[in-house]
Amino acid sequence: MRTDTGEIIHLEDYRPTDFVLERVDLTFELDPRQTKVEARLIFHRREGVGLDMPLVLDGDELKMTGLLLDQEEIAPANYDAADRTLTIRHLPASAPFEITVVTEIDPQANTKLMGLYRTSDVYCTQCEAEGFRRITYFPDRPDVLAPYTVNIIADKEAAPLLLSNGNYLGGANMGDGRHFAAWFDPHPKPSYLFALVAGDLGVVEDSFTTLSGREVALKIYVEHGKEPYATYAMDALKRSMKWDEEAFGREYDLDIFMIVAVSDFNMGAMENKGLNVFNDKYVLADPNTATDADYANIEAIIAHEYFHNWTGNRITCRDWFQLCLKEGLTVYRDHEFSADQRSRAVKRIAEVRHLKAEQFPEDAGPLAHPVRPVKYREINNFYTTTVYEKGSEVTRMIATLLGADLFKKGMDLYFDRHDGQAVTIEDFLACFAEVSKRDLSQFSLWYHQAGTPLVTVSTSYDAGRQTFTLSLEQMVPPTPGQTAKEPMHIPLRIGLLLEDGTEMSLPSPAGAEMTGDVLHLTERKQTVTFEGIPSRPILSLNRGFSAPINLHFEQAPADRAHIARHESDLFARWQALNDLALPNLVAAAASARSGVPARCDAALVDALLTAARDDRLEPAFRAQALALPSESDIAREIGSNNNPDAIHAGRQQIMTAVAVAGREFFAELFDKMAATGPFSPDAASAGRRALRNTALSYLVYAENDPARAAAAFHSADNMTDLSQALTILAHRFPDAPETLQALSAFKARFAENALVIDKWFTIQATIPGAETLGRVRTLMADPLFAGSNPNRVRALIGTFAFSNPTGFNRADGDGYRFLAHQILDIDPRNPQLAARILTSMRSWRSLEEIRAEHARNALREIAAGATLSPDVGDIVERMLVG
Ligand code: B3K
Ligand code: ZN
Repeated sequence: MRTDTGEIIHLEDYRPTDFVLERVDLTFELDPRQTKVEARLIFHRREGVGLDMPLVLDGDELKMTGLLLDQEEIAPANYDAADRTLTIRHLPASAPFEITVVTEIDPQANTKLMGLYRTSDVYCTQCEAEGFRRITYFPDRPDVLAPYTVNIIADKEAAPLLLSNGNYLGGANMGDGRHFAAWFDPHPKPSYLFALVAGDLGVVEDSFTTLSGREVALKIYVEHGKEPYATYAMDALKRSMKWDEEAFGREYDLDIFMIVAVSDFNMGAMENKGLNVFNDKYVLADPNTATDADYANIEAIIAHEYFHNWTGNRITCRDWFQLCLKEGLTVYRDHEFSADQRSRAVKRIAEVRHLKAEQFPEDAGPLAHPVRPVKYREINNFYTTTVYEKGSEVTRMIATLLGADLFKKGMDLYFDRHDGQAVTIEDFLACFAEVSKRDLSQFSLWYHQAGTPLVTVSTSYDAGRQTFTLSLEQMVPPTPGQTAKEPMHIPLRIGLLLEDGTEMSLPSPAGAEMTGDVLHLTERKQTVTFEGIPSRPILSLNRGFSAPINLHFEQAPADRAHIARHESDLFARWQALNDLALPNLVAAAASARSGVPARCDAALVDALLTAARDDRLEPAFRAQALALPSESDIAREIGSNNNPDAIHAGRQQIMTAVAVAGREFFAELFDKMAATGPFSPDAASAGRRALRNTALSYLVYAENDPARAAAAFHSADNMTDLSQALTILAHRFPDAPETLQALSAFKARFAENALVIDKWFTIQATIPGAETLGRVRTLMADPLFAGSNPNRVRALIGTFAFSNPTGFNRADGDGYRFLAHQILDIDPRNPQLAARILTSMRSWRSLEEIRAEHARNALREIAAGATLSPDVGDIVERMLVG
């Protein structure tokens, strides 16, 4: 199983290693340019493996300076060191033996940020998925688990701090200006969870006592001076540890848990055993520099990485095809955590918005793949919203199908049975099948069939017979490599509402299994009849988004308005408002395309304002209710032949119609939601800010004048309000003097704070309209733009491509050509970053022909690049096929 040469790896080819790794002992002599790594690996030949079978280890860009068997040099005839592998022959039959590999690496030159690299003078590692092989030759795959001892030697002044996984064994000065530290991790782990950090950092310390009384030291390491910014992360960590004990019965298992925040990181964070490494964006926060969204992300990601300790680390993946086993499950766990810490309904709405904005387009385009793929060329390209977010939804559906008690029993069985193992999705599902005695084989299609199922529904009510009938039909669209699909097991939560606003208790129907309020759709076509229904009910379908599907249900606007007003499930209320808004927005886009003014249904305006006025509802929900579907939601609803300019213009008109109709109310709301006390990042206070800023945004639409947003900018006392006001100014009045003044004031105030300057870039990169490409080019020449820092590249180039539909998709194709050049420029330095940003083009086929043609040409230009990484090569190839 080797993945880095660009060859395709297939699930069906999986087989265990020939040699069992018993123990790992690593010694690092750190040096920015010449780090020496000595790896002592104890192996034995697996029973039944022939004597002629060599030991094959993985490597990547390594310089080997020594190779020994039981401390004796291995003769060159007995090994081959190739680019990607080290093959050693004539090894003992069954007795354990020790292989020592000595390598020399150059952390300073490592711009891929995989393996051991340097960030702001700190040594740091990232090994998932296949970075460990860039440190030493090793069986670098997740089913090879061993305890690790790590010795780190470094210059004491440059690196007073020497960290690795597990518990600290001890350390001492070496008398030559260097010192060493030794760490031992008793929990067998795969190499992708290895971590080393060394440097000079500040620390925030705390402690946590586990349920069984274990005292755990908690440490968050940050750049000196940034300690005060880490207190929220520490608080989130302690809450996560407690929650995992209460909700899942999982305790922490080492004496110390460490988090290190670094500024150059390819992703959000990494769950290395006992030593999480984080993008500092997801650790550092204070009211002046972090928005409410930043606080929520920090809380969620701290929790996510911590939860991996059980779902991912103690029980890990047999192979990378099983990635969703740890990622989907852990996302589900962090979603539940945030739902418990904040508002469950608002959290669910945010999750579904994200799923629809990111995963649905992936599932509908050329990059679609199953939650558990069966082949890959570059595994890093499979850390996708399908594996993560759809993977979480599939876990949620298991909980929905089984109910809370059986789900918990299944999880407990999984933890008991598989602790310390590397397992598969089948192992996971078997636990739930066993405790529930349910056959989950049809359900398991959610892991294997790509594409978002479409469920078409119609209803009829027979007053004479007092029956209510649902006709349901499901279809899973074809996706790359999968043309014919089987019907899925789709759990649909439903409610029957009555005209007076109450809800019926559900009788058990004919034609489908029902458990509680969950209707089980299992056939391609299914007719379900409820008897004894005294009057026409209003059907609320897919409550809580119980299944990640597209729903085609022609429901009368009055019924949708009724749901928006009376549903007990707040998610369903929000969904109904969306369903009311979408046809208006689609029609408005069509009008804009043909140059006629759009119409906005009075019923929509009324429903939106009714929800927003309802003081019984929490402000965060009311803010969500007022937020119309995004431009990409509208594009997805239209499906093909999209014109982003028309979608944008149409949406602006609907926004204006709502704004004008609600102008006085929005002005009142803006005042009413003003802060009453000092800043607090809690969910309720964040909800008030969200509602206030939504009101501000509508007001500015109604007034068509920058004055109010400029005033909000100047009076803001926290980053949420400040950045919202700046966004409104820049996006609505990009050239107004108020905007230019605000942008330069913001830049001057925060020039020293990289994370805030990222926001300054992002706000400008997302200004709607074709001219923004010019701005982005200018911004790239700004001294503050740093092409080597992934956060900065994502903030400017990434957000332009992902989140600026009118700017990026400009009709002349310049946006795509710009991106193609950027991808070709970034790829040699940092292939993962380049490949990720390139996925912004995943929906190119749904554009109108002229733009699609430009997009295709840009993709071809990338494909013709002389030396593409497997990462970019794989994405561009899949994007062009078909
Ligand atoms: N497991 C890491 C992601 C690693 C990505 C490798 N390309 C973070 C997470 O999901 O928690
Ligand atoms: Zn994860």
